[in-house]
Amino acid sequence: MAQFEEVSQKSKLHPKPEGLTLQYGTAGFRTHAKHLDHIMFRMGLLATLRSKKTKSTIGVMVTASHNPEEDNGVKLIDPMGEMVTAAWEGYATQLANAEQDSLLKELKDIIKKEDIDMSEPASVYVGKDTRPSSASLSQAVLDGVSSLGGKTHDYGLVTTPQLHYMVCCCNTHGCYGSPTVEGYYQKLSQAFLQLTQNALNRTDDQKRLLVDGANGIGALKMREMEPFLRSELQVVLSNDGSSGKLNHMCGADYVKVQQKAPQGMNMGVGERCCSFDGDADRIVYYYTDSKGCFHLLDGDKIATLISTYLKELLTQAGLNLQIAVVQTAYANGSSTRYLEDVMKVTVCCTKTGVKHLHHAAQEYDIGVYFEANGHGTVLFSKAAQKQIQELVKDPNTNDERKRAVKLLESTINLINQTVGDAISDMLMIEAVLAIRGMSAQDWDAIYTDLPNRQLKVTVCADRRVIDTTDAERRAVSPEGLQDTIDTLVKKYKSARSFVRPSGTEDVVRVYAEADTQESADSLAHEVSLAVY
Ligand code: NG1
Ligand code: ZN
Repeated sequence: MAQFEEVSQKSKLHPKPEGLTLQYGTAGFRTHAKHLDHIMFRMGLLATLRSKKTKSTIGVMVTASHNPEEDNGVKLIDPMGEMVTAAWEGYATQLANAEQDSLLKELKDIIKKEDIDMSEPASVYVGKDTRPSSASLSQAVLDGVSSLGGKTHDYGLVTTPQLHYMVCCCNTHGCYGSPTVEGYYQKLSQAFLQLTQNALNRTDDQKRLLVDGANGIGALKMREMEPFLRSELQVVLSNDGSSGKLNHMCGADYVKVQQKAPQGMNMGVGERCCSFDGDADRIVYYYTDSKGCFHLLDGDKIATLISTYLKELLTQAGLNLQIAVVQTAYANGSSTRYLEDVMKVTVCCTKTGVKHLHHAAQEYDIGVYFEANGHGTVLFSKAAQKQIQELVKDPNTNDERKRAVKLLESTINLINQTVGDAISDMLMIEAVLAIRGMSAQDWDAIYTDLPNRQLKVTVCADRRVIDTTDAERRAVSPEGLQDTIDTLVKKYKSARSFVRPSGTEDVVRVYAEADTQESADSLAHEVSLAVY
């Protein structure tokens, strides 16, 4: 078939280094950029098959998120803007690791298994982050798609969540918004401006926000979006990519793990600050107090702020919708206790990785999900959205209820429901703080984090000898490890600790929390020794 002839020819321009094997992990393929050219070409092929199979547009994003600038990676986006399904992750690994001479065989195997009609048209949207390697790697994706006769739309430099948004807009025929970067800015800014109309007498200081762009795509896109916000948000951008290196001493991951401010940010006392990660799908907030102490407002604090706000609106609107917060084992124990005991919302815990949280959140009328590292969003079920829209239109709705349902309606428009989105989450948080007249300190005071420590341990053996259960909170192998952890935890007050193999790095992650920082540090250290 001519179709495969072109694949065969073009794949020679993107040869696989013999013996190299890579896995589609927690967040797609991710490694040093020099190993990825063949992977990109092949993901172009796979996205084309997925498009034919689903009769929809599929997305391919070239990025390695918070990894160092020298790395790169690729993630596939399914029709509704969600991460590609698990079965196709398996195909991705199969195709990626096929030696050069068996590529066509593996490709045909997938076509057969999935019963794909190759006469169907295919459409693939491609985006990339600002890494130096991204331009040629995204070209390899485009080559892969065109060699199978698929149509491409190259969005060029976009944030990961922007590409998710485009895919969703396209496949819902514009119902979610217009599939352009401008359409994205318009949708989000309109919703933000509607929400902030409900915040009275905001001073310029209250409108000011310091943003660390991680020297990445988020900084670029924030600059583009600023005029749409009509000074209702006054962004002071640092690490904007003009001089520094991507994710180096800056960005959401650095701030969360190091528990300190990024380099290059000039923070005044009490000023609200936030950091994006390298592809702008994560965000964390922070401020320093009058004593110079650094305070982190991470994904758990964000989930609490947003769910408190939504719960209040639901009560005011008289809507009986179930709201749940989805977390992972990394959620601070204080946040879980506050959500369950004080706010009385359902809390559920899933494995690490947003696809697990997203899936769990879909089970509720309103599912708020955030990883502690600041990756998350809010999902509204179709039924919940319908109830809210009907109430907005109902002439019998009284003024108080109408205000609440209109706020809910704008909130839905502001939130990127396809995936965690630093820009959308930032605007959401800014709107909630403005409407409730809260400062960063007020927000921080909702509950006090338990001191905690995260460590990485490089082990000699394969890190996957550690197997876990109960949403990764307990180790089932190697034998005896969990008993040792339990014994260590008992030595400390309000303590908890767990270990799990990372899905994105060749390390075992250790997490510990306890009543004091010294205890959390010491417990984490002791558990690391047990792992090593
Ligand atoms: P791993 O390496 O599996 O722990 C990390 C993050 C995840 C998720 C993925 C993808 C932590 C502890 N883990 O996964 O939450 O964001 O990267 O980027 O933050
Ligand atoms: Zn990211």
